[in-house]
Amino acid sequence: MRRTALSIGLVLLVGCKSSAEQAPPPVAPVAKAPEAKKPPPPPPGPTAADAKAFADRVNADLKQLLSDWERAEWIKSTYITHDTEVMAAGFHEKVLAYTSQAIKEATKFDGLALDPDTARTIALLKVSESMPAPNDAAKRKRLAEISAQLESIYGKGKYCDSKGACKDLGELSKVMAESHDYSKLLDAWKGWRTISPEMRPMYSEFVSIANEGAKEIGFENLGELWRASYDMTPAEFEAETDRLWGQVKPLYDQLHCYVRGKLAARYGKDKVDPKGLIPAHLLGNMWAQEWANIYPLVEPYKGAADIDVTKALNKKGFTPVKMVKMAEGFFTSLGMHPLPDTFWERSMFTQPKDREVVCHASAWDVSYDNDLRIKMCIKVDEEDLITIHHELGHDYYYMYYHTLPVLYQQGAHDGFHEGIGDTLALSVTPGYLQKAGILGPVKKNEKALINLQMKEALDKIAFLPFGKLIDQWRWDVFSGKVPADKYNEAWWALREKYQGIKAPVARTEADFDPGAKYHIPSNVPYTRYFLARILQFQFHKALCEVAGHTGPLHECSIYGSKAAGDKMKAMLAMGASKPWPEALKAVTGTEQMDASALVEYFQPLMGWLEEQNKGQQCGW
Ligand code: X8Z
Ligand code: ZN
Repeated sequence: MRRTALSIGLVLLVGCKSSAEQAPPPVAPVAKAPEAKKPPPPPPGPTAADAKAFADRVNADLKQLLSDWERAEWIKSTYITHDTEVMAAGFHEKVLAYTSQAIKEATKFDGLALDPDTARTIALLKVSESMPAPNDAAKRKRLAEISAQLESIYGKGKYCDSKGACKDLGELSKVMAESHDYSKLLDAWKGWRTISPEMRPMYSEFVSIANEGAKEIGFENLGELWRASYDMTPAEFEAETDRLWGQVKPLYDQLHCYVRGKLAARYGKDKVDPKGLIPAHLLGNMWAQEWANIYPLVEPYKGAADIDVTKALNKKGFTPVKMVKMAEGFFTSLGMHPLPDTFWERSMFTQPKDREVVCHASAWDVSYDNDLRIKMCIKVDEEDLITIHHELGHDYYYMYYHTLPVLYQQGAHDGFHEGIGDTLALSVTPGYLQKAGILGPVKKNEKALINLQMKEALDKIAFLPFGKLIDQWRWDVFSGKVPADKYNEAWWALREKYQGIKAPVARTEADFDPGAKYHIPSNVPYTRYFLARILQFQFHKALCEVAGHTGPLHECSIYGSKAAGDKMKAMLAMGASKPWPEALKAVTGTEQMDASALVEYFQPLMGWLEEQNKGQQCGW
């Protein structure tokens, strides 16, 4: 998702005192001699009606300011030049100035009994900025400048080898995905990380300015502001993420153990210690975040299932646009509207040859009024077919809440936004793909199931610790626990602790490996993806029930179910108008995030993995 300004979510509605506790009544004038003049009444304080008018005005102003900024961002991201970068930073500066001013102004309503919508709008406003600026024009300008530059450095990043041949991220990712040659992989891995050291001083400056901005609006630091966006206290939220991680960690440990054994067999025990950390460049992905590309190396039963979707898409002559049409077809099968014509006219589906763009996939509503788009450099493969569903999930959220006031035009929390398209993609099963004419006949036997689940687990389960640790690192950076001269050391300590992987070559503080992951330079909070991985299974299970599915969860596809679509639409249309537990309840009947649907889904594979890993020393 793109929306950096409004992407954080909500804060608990704390501090709304009852009217009896509010501003004490004016002190009665002391009775004096009869001839003494009555003092003039004190100027009337702000009222609840003023607060409502304020909230309405902020919503209207922000809609205009944010649309102007989004438009400039769209141009910059699809055509990176010095000028588009300066232009986008200029619009961002305006948003930053307005937001911090409005947040300060809102404090005058503190303690008033407000109607629920006004109270919620003001609470949302306070946490709406993922990088609040201090009240200092020079610092604000600098913050907007750094933020635009960091994203551009990432977008333009290329690694040029000793012979002068240059590769961008797409080309290097292809090496990571397809090669099984240890040194070629290492070269691509190290190569991409040459783009980020120059970000380091900018990033630490960014941290200090944004922290100052967060303090001015009442937060300890930027990390606390981010964690304040989930209808609970920051400390409760942190405990909540730990609780969820505890639910899924046993699955990750099993997968890690099995994959490590296979990699040790493939690359040799001198390269992969069968009891230790896995070198990060051997997992098929530039950041070792999702591992499906190494499926051929870990396939449980050779050839037991026909699940090579990439091969099938290419054989059938799929194009990027045809893939997007197919994903749209999933949404419309649930009774949702087709995407507007402007989506097809204004989106960027492929990487232009003649200019620099930010290829990282994103979804947009530029005008906050159903001006939907995606921006992707689509390759015809399975990974991008899933990512297209992911991005359309964002666009359909935008579509169904676009009539709400702009501060409600967000997910119930940001993990909901990230989880919608993924929920649908869980229904892109071999059975569905067969019906869509992409895959051949689907085998329904134990071996085929284990193969399929392995492939899914390499994405869904492998991702979980990565999804958690990115913000663990940022929270520590923002709080000062990790100083600038320990950025890389702290990063790898978390990668080792959570993922059980290690840098394949020695790293130093001359490197800035966090900067080689998009969401760090572009300042997109990341815990949302961890939450989404868990929520999507919760949604899937609930929607499967509504769709009348019986039988194991992993066999369900909600394709074509209008009843499931109605549930989903009702939640999308709520946007952020209610605390997220209400939105969750609307679909699942419960108010708690819970990973047990994910655990249930992968039960067949987990039993199998435990068998395979028997006698192994798992862990690291
Ligand atoms: O950034 C994304 C989406 C855009 S919101 C493509 N994702 C994360 C990533 O690529 O790191 C989706 C999965 C996790
Ligand atoms: Zn997303």
